[in-house]
Amino acid sequence: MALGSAGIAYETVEVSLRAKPPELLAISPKGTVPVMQLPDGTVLEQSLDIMRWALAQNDPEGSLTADSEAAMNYWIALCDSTFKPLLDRYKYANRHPELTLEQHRTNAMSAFILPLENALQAKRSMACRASLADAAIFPFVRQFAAVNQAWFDAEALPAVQAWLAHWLSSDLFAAIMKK
Ligand SMILES: N[C@@H](CCC(=O)N[C@@H](CS)C(=O)NCC(=O)O)C(=O)O
Repeated sequence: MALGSAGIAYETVEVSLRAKPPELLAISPKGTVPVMQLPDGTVLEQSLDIMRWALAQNDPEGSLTADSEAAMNYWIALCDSTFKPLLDRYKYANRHPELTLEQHRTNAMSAFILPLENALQAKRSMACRASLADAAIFPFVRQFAAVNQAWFDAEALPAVQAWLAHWLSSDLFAAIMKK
């Protein structure tokens, strides 16, 4: 979405993560995706680095300056380091039988979704306009909702629900999610 927002042309190469192609491992031995290679050979190995690089080229929505660096980094770090592991336990609860699915979900709610609800109350995005943090975080909240969409839709999370619906119905999301 950052590449799309910046209007940067790129080629996507689908890879099988069960049989990682040598071309991928040659430029990025860590073997996770996404990885982006620039025409000059530079390799960006983290999705956040790709987002920051793209928006540094062109940022028509002002996503990099929509909020303070500190505020955006706070939410992105909380999402990456705290929410993502809890989300994975909820998504794959059968692999984490030390707690029930509902307990994993409650942990993710308390650590991230409810703080996000409070932060989003009375605004449509995390800052005055859509920021890097919104774009970096909403795909994971989308995954959280999708584990049990009926449950998520019935929860009292008006701000998070409206924020997620806004991103999912955006032209930018539709443009980059073409199968
Ligand atoms: N912090 C990395 C995470 C990358 C990552 O874990 N990607 C997953 C797919 S979403 C992957 O490539 N997994 C394959 C593997 O670990 O073998 C980023 O944001 O780029």
